This record gives sequence, structure tokens and C-alpha cells, in this order.
Amino acid sequence: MIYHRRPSWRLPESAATPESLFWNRRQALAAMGFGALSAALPALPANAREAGTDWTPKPPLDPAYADAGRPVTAEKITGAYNNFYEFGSHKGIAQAAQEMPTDPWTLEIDGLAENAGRIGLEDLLAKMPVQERIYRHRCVEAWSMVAPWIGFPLADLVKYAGPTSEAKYVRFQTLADKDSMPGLRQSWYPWPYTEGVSIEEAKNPLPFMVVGAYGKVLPKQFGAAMRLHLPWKYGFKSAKSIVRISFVAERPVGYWEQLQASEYGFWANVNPEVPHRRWSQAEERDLATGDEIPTQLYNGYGEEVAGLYKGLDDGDRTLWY
Ligand SMILES: Nc1nc2c(c(=O)[nH]1)N[C@H]1C(S)=C(S)[C@@H](COP(=O)(O)O)O[C@H]1N2
Ligand SMILES: [Mo]
Repeated sequence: MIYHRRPSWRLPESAATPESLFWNRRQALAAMGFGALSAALPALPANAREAGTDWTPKPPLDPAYADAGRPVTAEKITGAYNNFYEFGSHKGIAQAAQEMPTDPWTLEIDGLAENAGRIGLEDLLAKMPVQERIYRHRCVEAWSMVAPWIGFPLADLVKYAGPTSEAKYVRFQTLADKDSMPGLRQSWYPWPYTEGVSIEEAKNPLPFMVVGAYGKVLPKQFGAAMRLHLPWKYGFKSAKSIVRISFVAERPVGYWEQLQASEYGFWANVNPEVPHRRWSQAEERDLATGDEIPTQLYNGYGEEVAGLYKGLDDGDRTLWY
């Protein structure tokens, strides 16, 4: 069974409005002088994907990722303590993030891929095995949480995109919307936010494209409409609000690596034995309890991912930073 988000939104196929017609209708209404267009068109399915509303029916919980070994961190904690520099370089961005337009959402697939092109999120989800997974998340700043995500494996998106044999890396690009994102005015930051993984990492079953959390359509502060989660890497690798995925031959240099390569390297695999230049990574603060708990190599996901790094030089610090 394929799980759509809120199938009740869907009109019968015969009545569905293609996105192009939707936009034409918006333009027509704009010409007629209707300003608040999103409010003017509530019945259209492309306009009904509302961040934070219940996901019905709830997608099945993947039994392999049903237990993170710690309780799920309450949404009132994780939803009010976010890193999302587009909205400011502090944790209290949740309210500002509500201004971000996330509906409709389109993903651009480009670069070295057979099936390059643009696809609407709803169409993409209809092709993907949407499921729930409970993952640990470890920020490079030494705090952590457990989040119940709804999403699909990045590996399935890679399969859909059909990368050519020249594609060695995958690059993710975040929305950069000047109107809603005050952080973009801070011109010394390398906008848009980008990140990357190797093609082997992208094909591993663990990377998850997240479109929901806590049984809801992804609330905006978590990176609506679609973000990545790489649970064995420091949190900055997990780009939010992804609008573009590129298959490339050269290793991409992400946002944080551009800012400070000596502290935020490409691999950024969680490792308690390799300190950040300015602090230890041996422990992490559990957002739920405030307790300091030991950090695990690969954030405890070594069984799934350690093999990816076998051939690589362990002496190379960039394996970790
Ligand atoms: N576009 C974008 N993605 C981002 C960030 C960001 O500032 N902008 N911060 C990263 C960092 S440092 C972390 S820890 C996680 C935080 O995700 P959360 O706020 O959903 O917990 O998002 C990552 N993805
Ligand atoms: Mo982070």
C-alpha cells in the first residue's frame, strides 16, 4: 500500500487540478485584484498541504527503527529548540519559521541523473514507501534528541533519480526565500544552505527524507516541507527545507565547511573520541532530561554504516570533521 499524506485532500483524479492550471488560476485571480490568494483557493489539493496538521492515516512504523533506546523527546521541547540559521542564529526560530511558504513544494533533481527534472512533493510521495522511523539526532554542539520522523529512504529517491556512473556525490540545497527568511540578510553566511554525502552514503538504507514528525505533516521549524536526516552524522549535515538535489562528480563543500572547514568537515561522522576544536564530543546533553550521556561512535548506528568507511584512511581527520 502506498501512503499518501492526508488522502482526503485528494479530489477524484478527474477533478484534480494540475499545478500549471493552479498557477494560471492564481495569476488570473491576481490580475482580478485578489491579494490573499492562498486564502482564496482553499479547495485545491495543491494548496491543502498544511504543515503541522495530522497525517492521516498514519504511515506504518518501520520495525527496524521503532526503538531508539531512549524515549522519544517531547515535541514541545524539540519543536522549540531548533537550528535553522535562515531564521536566525539562535534556537528560538519556531515562530519566525511559520512564515516560510511550504505549499506547494517542488523538488528539482539535476546533474548526473537519468531522471533529472522537477517533481511536486505530492507526486513524489505517491512513488515513495512512506513510513515512520524513530531516530536519534546528535548536534555537533553536543546536545541530542530522539525524533519520530515520517519520511522515506533517500535510497529510494536516488533509485528514482537514476544517477549515472559519473555521479560520485549528492548535494542538497535548501530553500532561500528572502521574504520569509531574515537570516538571509546576514550576507556573510554562504546562502543557500547546502550539504552533501557520497553516493555510497546516499544509497545506504539509513538516510531518511523527512516529510513529517510526531504524526504530523512536518512542522516548519523542523525543515518543512522536506528535510534530510542522517542519524550517524552531526546534525548540520541534515539539510532542512530541501528544494534541490544534485548528482555531481566533485565533492560538494557545504555551508558549515565553507564557513570553517577545520571544525565542520565533509564526513562529520559522530565520534566521541575526536573533539571539536573548541569542545569535547565525548558526551551530549539529552534535551529531554538535561542529563549528560555518553556519545556513541556513529551515534550508535555503526552496524548500519561503519562499512561505508572501511576503505578510507582512518588517520584522515576529515573522516570526522
Ligand atoms: N537549511 C538548514 N538546515 C539545517 C540547519 C540550518 O541552519 N539550516 N541546521 C542544522 C543543524 S546544526 C541541526 S542540529 C539540525 C537541527 O534540526 P532540528 O531543528 O529539526 O532539530 O538541522 C540542520 N539543518
Ligand atoms: Mo547541529
